[in-house]
Amino acid sequence: MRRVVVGAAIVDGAGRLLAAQRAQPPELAGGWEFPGGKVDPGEDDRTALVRECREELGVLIEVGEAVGGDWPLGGDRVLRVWLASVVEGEPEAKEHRELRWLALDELDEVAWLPADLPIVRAVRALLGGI
Ligand code: 9L3
Ligand code: MG
Repeated sequence: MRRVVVGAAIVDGAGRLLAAQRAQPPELAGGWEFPGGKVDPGEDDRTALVRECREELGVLIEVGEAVGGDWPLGGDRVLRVWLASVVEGEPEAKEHRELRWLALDELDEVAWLPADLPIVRAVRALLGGI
């Protein structure tokens, strides 16, 4: 069975994207990603995304448009990403090493996880960047 991981491309009012630096596991630590995580059995994808953002960032998000479809994560896992905005709270790195709000022309300043990098390009295109 295909296992689904969900991620949030959280954009603020200034058009900046929230990037989150993983703290673990060791092989991924230091890499930057869209916050998110595994969908629980029987859980709706978007519900999982809201839950993960509450757990990892301490915020309530509103989920918007999907960014593409299923992005490969290796093995039997796929990553699904949605644009999102914060409707309550201020993001805090509860499980990540660090958070950064990146303007569209700053997206290359962090070392994105290889799986997330093509999705970053898709987000930039969606938001009207190059
Ligand atoms: N993953 C990759 N990019 C992402 C996310 C949220 C997750 N944007 C990968 C890293 C882990 C797996 O998916 O191998 C599960 O993620 P998590 O539950 O450890 O966050
Ligand atoms: Mg996670």
